[in-house]
Amino acid sequence: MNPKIRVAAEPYEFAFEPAKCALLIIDMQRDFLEPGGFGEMLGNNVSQLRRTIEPNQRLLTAWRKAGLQVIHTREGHRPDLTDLPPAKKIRGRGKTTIGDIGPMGRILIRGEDGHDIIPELYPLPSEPVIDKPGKGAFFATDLHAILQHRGIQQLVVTGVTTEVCVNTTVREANDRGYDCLVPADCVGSYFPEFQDMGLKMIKAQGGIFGWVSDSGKLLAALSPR
Ligand code: C5J
Repeated sequence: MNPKIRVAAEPYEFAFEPAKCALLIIDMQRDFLEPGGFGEMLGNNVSQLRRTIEPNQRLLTAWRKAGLQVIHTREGHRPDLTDLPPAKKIRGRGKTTIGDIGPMGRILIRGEDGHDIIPELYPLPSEPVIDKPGKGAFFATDLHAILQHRGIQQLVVTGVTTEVCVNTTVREANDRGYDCLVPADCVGSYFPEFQDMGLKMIKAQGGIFGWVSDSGKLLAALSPR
């Protein structure tokens, strides 16, 4: 029998079987995180997201070392925009929108520099990368099938942004029967109040969508002294 790893978390301890728990890293893409990218061009303070890079690196290194499963996601669209809902294209009434030329290539288009994952957390060839057209990682992707084929029942969800793609994915996962743990220091929002509320919403009401902890507690549980 595979012993469970127990992590101090809120609203209560999160226990997981390592072989059945994947690390799911959401949208750590250059355009969201790098100075000079699309996120910053829109006036966002990317340092709010960049503080998540180091804790994610530590967690990813430990996860890989333990031989556990890692999956990455990227938000983006086909170059011909056939999977881009017209409503998403025009939302925000911006001068520059998805598919237009941005500072790092066409914005949120697969294959462009800005769409790619930051080098600090670059996927290994063995780690699936889910290209998702929506905010949630389950919508219009094969993520659920991949998790089912691999016997995954629990997820550690990290990445950006807390209140958008991380929250949407956690809610989608919860409705599909997965337990989700979110390490607070490994998820980021451009807006501190959304970071706070985005995490509170997950763990409220006895963990209505999941659990919240931090990378230090998770790392301590992974390799106890
Ligand atoms: C993500 C966004 N990844 N904020 N996207 O959260 O539009």
